[in-house]
Amino acid sequence: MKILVVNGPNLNMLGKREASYYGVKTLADIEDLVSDKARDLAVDVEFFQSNHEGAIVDYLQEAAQDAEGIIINAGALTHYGISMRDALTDSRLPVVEIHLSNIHAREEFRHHSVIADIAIGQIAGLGWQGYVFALEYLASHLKRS
Ligand code: CA2
Repeated sequence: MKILVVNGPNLNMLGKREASYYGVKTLADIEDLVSDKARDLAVDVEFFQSNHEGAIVDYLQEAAQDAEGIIINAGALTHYGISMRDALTDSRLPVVEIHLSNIHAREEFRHHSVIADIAIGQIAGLGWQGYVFALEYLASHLKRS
């Protein structure tokens, strides 16, 4: 069982600035922690990060053919990335949306997510642990179905 873990714009900068919102771990640290959990759960994970919406669309079109679920922190594309949303929908895979910060407790423009209604669910505000919780949930969801 392969699960894609996709990160959008600026998440390659984690751990370098904005620690009060996003914590001190780098994206590589988070990917290592997710990989550890994946090993425990006996699932495969594949990581992808891009600052470009089109690159995320290209990746989803290709990688989703060979995967069973998607965990995505779309960064700011969360709030306006319609072509990314369309690619997620077209994948027909279960999606879990995650955010490090609580987008609902921040600026108004962050409250709306263009993917929330096509996701199984959303985790926001739990920091890097949100990625691990999303993986645990999605693995159990896929094993059930
Ligand atoms: O809380 C989240 O995970 C977000 O998806 C992060 C996005 C933000 O646009 C969303 O509204 C919520 C931004 C990620 C930017 O990450 C940085 C990390 C370090 C330095 C600069 C940006």
